[in-house]
Amino acid sequence: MYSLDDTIAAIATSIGQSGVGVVKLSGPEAYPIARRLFRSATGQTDLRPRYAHYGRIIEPDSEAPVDEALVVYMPKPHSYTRQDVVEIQAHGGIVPLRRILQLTLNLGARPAEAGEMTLRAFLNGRLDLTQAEAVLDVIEAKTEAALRVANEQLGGRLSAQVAGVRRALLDTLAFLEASIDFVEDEIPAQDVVGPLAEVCDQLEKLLKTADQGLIYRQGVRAAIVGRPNVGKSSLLNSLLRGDRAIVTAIPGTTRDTLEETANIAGIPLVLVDTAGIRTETADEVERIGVERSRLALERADLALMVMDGSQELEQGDWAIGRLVGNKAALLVINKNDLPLAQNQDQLADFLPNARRVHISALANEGIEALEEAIVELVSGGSIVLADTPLVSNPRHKALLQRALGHTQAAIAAQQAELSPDLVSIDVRAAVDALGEITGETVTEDLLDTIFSKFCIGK
Ligand SMILES: Nc1nc2c(ncn2[C@@H]2O[C@H](COP(=O)(O)OP(=O)(O)OP(=O)(O)O)[C@@H](O)[C@H]2O)c(=O)[nH]1
Ligand SMILES: [Mg+2]
Repeated sequence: MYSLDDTIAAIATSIGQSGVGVVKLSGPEAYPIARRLFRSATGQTDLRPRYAHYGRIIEPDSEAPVDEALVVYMPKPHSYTRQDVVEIQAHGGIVPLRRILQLTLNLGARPAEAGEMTLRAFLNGRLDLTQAEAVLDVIEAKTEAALRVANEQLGGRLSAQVAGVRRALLDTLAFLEASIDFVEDEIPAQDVVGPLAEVCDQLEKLLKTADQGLIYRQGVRAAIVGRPNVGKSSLLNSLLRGDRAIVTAIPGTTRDTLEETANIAGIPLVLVDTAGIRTETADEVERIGVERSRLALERADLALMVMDGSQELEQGDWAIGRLVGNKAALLVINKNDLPLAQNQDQLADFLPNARRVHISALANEGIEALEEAIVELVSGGSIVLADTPLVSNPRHKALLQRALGHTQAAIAAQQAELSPDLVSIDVRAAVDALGEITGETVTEDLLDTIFSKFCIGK
């Protein structure tokens, strides 16, 4: 089991050079440790709760100064972990922060594991599991839309919905379990199917928001593929509105895959620029690059297949078109500023399911239309979101699906007039699945998996 009674310490800010860095302590010894390390500028020895105290961190034995600092003491339960917490704000250098951390360890603190502060907040009931997961989503949010989704979850909107559905299931379960112990007509007949159908409805509504939510949270991978020199790297630069990739008139400029995240209407779009694919290449480096492009295409959610509109369709285009296959794709016909050379009849058969967008990466024309086409492709046409999606995590989605499956099975069992104890097995399983979302029913393994993704100090 997890220990909660020792004191943990960690550098809570990222390691590097910055104006300020924070060492954080949580646990029963946080306050006494801080008092031994800190000398207030005013000479006062006690730390007043929730006040910022200015002074110095010193080596406790020699009183030698380590750094200037602001120290804040937050006694339990009004802290992030619901334990006594002390935050030491010192200068953001690697050496002073490591030294301060070492001093706290010398005085009896233990180095915190990744995510252990948030784990304590969860175990002490300050956050439920979806909220704890949202903390990480806030930290990792790549766009404002992703941040909005994470904040809703942190605020407990998903928890509240899931808890509501779970309560409805528990009511039905209580009724079913009561009827097991009684003969049929002793207990008033109650509709079980109605409330369960209502539960299915609500679960389906939540699941509907999941695809959109997942896209915001995880982003979408798009591989930019095409023959050499068609303008793949120029397109990447246009979508990023910067000069990230090297562009030259020499075919074979891009030799390795290059990844950057663009923000397209709030969707984090991970763009993978690839080496131009040609069917026969003598150059070893280029050959490896081409192999990487094939892999990038395999791993991508969608393909941006670029071709040079000023040139006739070639063998190579068809070969790449076959590689794209049935993957979601857009056909980006570049170099719109030059006269169009493509035979439109030929193009009709080329990736027939992919929408065509004409652009000029050089003149920056058609980029917005392309972005709209991308958004439409990834969100299935429903770009406009009235509401922030509630479900954005694959773990939650899978558990909601499981709960839905069991609830449907319970309805079927009830309709088949099976005995209440058989119906209740599925209702119980649905309750447990929902409990796993919010953390009521949870294994230590699951907690380890979730919290190990956090950084140290969070
Ligand atoms: N006229 C015109 N030239 C373009 C356009 N987009 C790119 N180019 C030029 O085409 C050449 C190749 O562009 P890149 O972006 O390097 O092409 P690429 O597909 O990444 O090429 P490789 O990395 O070699 O496979 C450069 O000289 C670009 O300036 C465009 O819209 N119009
Ligand atoms: Mg390139």
